[in-house]
Amino acid sequence: MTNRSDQLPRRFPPGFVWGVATSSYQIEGAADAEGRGDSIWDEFCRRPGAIKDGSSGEVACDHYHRFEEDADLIAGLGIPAYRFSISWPRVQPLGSGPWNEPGFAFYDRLIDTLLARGIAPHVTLYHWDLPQALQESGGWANRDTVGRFVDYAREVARRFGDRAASISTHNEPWVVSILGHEAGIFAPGLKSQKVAMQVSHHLLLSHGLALQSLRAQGCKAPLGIVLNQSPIHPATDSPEDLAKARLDDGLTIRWYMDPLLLGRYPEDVMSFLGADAPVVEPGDMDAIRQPLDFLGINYYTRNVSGTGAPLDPIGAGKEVTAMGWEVFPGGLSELLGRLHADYALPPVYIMENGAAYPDVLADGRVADPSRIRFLASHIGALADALEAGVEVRGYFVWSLIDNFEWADGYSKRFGIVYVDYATQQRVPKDSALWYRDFLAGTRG
Ligand code: IFM
Repeated sequence: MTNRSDQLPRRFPPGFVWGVATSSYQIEGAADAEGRGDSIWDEFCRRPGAIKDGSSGEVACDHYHRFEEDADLIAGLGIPAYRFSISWPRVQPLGSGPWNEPGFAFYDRLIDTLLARGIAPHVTLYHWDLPQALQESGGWANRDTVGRFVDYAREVARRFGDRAASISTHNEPWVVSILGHEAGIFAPGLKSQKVAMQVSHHLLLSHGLALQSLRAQGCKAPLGIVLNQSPIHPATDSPEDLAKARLDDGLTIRWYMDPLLLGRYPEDVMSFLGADAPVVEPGDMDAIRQPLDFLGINYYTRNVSGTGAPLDPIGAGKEVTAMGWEVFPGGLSELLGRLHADYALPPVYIMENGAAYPDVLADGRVADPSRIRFLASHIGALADALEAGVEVRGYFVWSLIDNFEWADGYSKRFGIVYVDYATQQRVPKDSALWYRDFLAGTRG
């Protein structure tokens, strides 16, 4: 960080959006409540060995029943914006056909509760919980799912488009495609590069067609998509490592940015994929490249690429979080600067940034100085990017509360608010109080 943290607040323009983020499956619980259908994550969690601690999102943080308390928490910390996702199977149990009114009523109450407390609701349509019924007919590998998603997006926007501060179509399509369909470590647990790349194309297509359709229907909320991105650094200067880093840059950054902003897939990645390249139908690329009201970026760390054994950040003496991810705040300003240089970017929101640490509740307090340092240094890097001319409009901490960290279950705590899962008690960690005071400084 280039500036002292007590000077940090003054480096942000008025109107900059500060928030916290969550997602439906990670916090809601109430998996069987009021007509909710099964999602691919319910199914995946039932597979022995799929989740590290054998857990699931069945109860999670019980946010479905405690959303008012959670909205009070956000308001009490003086946080002006909240990003959450809608569970598709809660509002349309089979992913096609009838809507589930109690599901919509929940989000209706949540949005009104937030607005009544002066908190801006930022909505994500798809944060990975596909209705299981759609998976049974091929899921995102089946082109029909694109149309189902557009129908779902239209219905959500019809009901909430006038109250949502923004609507993002997808969260982290790279994760859905690669971790879910190539590495097989996330739902639906498939292991095929060919399927994964077809899935990524269908996700992008569904984004573009949804934007077209929502705009045609008069949706008032700003519309965008959220990508996870990390700068890729070559492990060494050898030609092999440089080539590998360039390819990984293509697979993780340009594979999404190029179609969204330039209307084409990167040629080097297409030729690397060969027979595993996705089937692209005429008109698809124009459909994907829709004007974006904003681009969401989730940033956690950098990636080091090479042909040798993967870099062990701990062995290399790097500071890491509980996920084993290197703490690398400069990667955020570097990434934003590079995207700004390479593309005509729409306004950018950092939709997720945060860290897991082994937090302990002791005498009613959670001391998490590492997380405070993490947040302050990344917010500092963000200020650097703003000063370098990147139009960043907002920043959301991942996450409001500890929650179900996918294949890691409840073993990793990302919240700035601690959750005692036995009692569902919420305890703001020191980092939450730091964020509260930091935000007060931005208003002062
Ligand atoms: O918890 C996840 C979130 O769902 C998506 N982005 C990364 C977070 C931390 O792994």
